[in-house]
Amino acid sequence: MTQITLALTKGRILKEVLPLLETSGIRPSQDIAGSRKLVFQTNIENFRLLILRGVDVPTYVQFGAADMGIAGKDILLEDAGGGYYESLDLDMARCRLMTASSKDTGIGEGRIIVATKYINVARKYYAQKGRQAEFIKLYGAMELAPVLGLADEIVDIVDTGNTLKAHGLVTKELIANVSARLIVNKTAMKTKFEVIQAIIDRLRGAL
Ligand code: PRT
Ligand code: MG
Repeated sequence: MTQITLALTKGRILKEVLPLLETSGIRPSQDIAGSRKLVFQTNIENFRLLILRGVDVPTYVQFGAADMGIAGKDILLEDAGGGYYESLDLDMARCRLMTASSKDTGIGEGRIIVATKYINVARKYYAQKGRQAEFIKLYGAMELAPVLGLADEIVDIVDTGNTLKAHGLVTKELIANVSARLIVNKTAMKTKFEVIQAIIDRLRGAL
């Protein structure tokens, strides 16, 4: 039998994806939320789930260690790897990738400093806009950077906007709308087509 592995993003995406799996008739052998395990068999024979950091999902799928994965579009835009198809928009964990800055910052002339976790996305966006910028990589708490004078602008995820507001920041430009996506390794899509298609159909049917 063909073994299929689906890599899930832990955290807020997992929270929304678990009910989708349930509706799709995919039941983990143990309660995922209440366990520290990272690999779960399911009620479907030879179909298992992995629980990963979002940034690692495209890597596992690119190299075929997982056949399929679910990750935020923000992670996919930032990922330079490729080697997978984006097969389904799950329309979950919706948010926006935006630029933001302090309220009192004027229209920046000349070179600005941009702090972000999304370095590749930011580079591409500012280049596209023809704006001179330098980039500082951060791993979290982007909203602190303009407050402490580390950067003029940030590129970050915005949902309600409360996080920015709490730090006296305002959103400026929309870079991309974000939601959770299903990705599939390109080789697996060919060699395991029927089994993978059956799982995509299950998920699509449950949306
Ligand atoms: O744990 P890890 O370091 O891997 O990442 P993480 O802690 O950011 O993961 P998690 O569980 O937050 O999930 C991240 C994924 O969820 C992202 O890749 C997005 O695709 C999606 N998502 C949806 C969000 C949000 N909404 C969101 N609001 N990811 C992060 N946020 C954060 C944002 O970074 C900011 O700090 O929430 C804050 C903004 O929210 P508002 O409502 O205050 O605007
Ligand atoms: Mg987290």
